[in-house]
Amino acid sequence: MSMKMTGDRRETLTHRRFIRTMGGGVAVAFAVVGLAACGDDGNDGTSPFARIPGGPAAEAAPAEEPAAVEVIIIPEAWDPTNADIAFSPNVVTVKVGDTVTWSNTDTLFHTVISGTSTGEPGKTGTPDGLFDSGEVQAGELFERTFDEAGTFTYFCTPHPWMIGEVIVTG
Ligand SMILES: [Cu+2]
Repeated sequence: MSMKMTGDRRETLTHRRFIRTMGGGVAVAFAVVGLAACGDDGNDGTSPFARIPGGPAAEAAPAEEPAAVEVIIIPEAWDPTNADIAFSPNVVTVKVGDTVTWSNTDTLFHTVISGTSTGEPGKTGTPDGLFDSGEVQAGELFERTFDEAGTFTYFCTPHPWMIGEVIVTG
């Protein structure tokens, strides 16, 4: 696959530390919903998801906020026997304008580099130059905003069996 995306200058390549409170925001959102449902607010028993902006029932909303999608680099992602789950999930589907964040929860550094890899140990992948996280150290994250539709495959340079895919829909 050769996908030239030279116009993609608005991408954001960011390295920063992350705090492991993943899901904390969601838990708070649900707690608020739970409280609201206890009040006399005319709750007709519809799904609480309808009350959360950006939730599954918000598809009809006129203006959609860009979403942030997280991929976890799992502990022991370096182990070839974990290849299928090293990037979890290894395929994500997002919309144009969404940001994908890779969080390294392993104890080693990994990379998120666009291109193709056969996934076979001992064979190196082939970068396509679209994005390259560099070394994402343990406890760090890498994020990229996808401003163009397409299918973007990526892999980890030192562990080319770690492969993943971002599908960006228009
Ligand atoms: Cu790796």
